[in-house]
Amino acid sequence: MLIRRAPEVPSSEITPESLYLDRRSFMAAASFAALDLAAPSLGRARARRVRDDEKPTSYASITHYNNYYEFGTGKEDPSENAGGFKTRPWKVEIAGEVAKPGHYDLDDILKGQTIEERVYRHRCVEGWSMVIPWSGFPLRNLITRVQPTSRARFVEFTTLYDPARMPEQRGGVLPWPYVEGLRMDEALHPLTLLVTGLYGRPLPNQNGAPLRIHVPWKYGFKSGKALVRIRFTADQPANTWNVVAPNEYGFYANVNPTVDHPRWSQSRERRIGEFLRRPTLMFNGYADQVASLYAGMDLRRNF
Ligand SMILES: Nc1nc2c(c(=O)[nH]1)N[C@H]1C(S)=C(S)[C@@H](COP(=O)(O)O)O[C@H]1N2
Ligand SMILES: [Mo]
Repeated sequence: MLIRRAPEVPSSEITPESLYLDRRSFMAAASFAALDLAAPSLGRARARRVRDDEKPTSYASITHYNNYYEFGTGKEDPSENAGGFKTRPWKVEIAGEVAKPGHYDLDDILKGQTIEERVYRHRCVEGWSMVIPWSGFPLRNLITRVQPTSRARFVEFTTLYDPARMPEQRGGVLPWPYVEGLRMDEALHPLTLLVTGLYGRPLPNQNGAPLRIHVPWKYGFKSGKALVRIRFTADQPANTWNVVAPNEYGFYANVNPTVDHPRWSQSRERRIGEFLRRPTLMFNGYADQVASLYAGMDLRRNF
């Protein structure tokens, strides 16, 4: 027999985005109220402007327009090919110049961390950008727990190498595994985030589950996905795209509208979901927080 139900929104039509935005508009209302006590009109206007500029990119775009060559080189390949990727159990090796090396279970690492929400601009060297509501914790919290030695000047990040689970690793589009690196002060910077989720949900495989990094003032290729090893080194580590094309991709890769890539101008970017291109900001808009790391450095040479 037919059971008549009250009309309702099927759960398949409730996007993570709408759940997240519901919760955020509540939080925003609370913080507007707090601002209004201090500065009635100014506070409201300023808060609105910042929020408009940082409106998160849609969940659908963040999870269907990806660079993750282990799962294919097309933007939609990772969302199509990474679905069955198993992210538990997962070990992270801490190695190199460090007092507490070891193979740590990811869940044990996560147990000791407070997960925060951070809305970050994400700028790919190819000229597109997004705004992503990540969840995660500062890399520096993990670094201080494992205690690097005084010889540690850089940190190397290595992605999983498992051709049985990452189909494109059976081919030669890049040398595998994908490796990246940061200078120690960059790794310790409070903006540098170990990411475990987005839009308040567990991180989708195509975005680097179960653990990826995001360094928001640098081009996206610095932010390795599916991390299995964090190694502290005295010397600057290799980074994959620099090995493949050293004249196109440097070690630093700081977002810089005045230093062009040989094939693309970096002065503007296309924010995914917007029609007109917008100017790219120095250090991706985080200059007030990170410019001092590079005082006196020639950013044209150290691109
Ligand atoms: N392991 C791995 N990490 C990677 C990549 C990759 O191909 N493999 N691509 C990088 C590039 S070029 C970018 S722009 C970002 C894309 O992250 P997103 O798909 O979450 O937006 O991941 C970076 N991390
Ligand atoms: Mo990228």
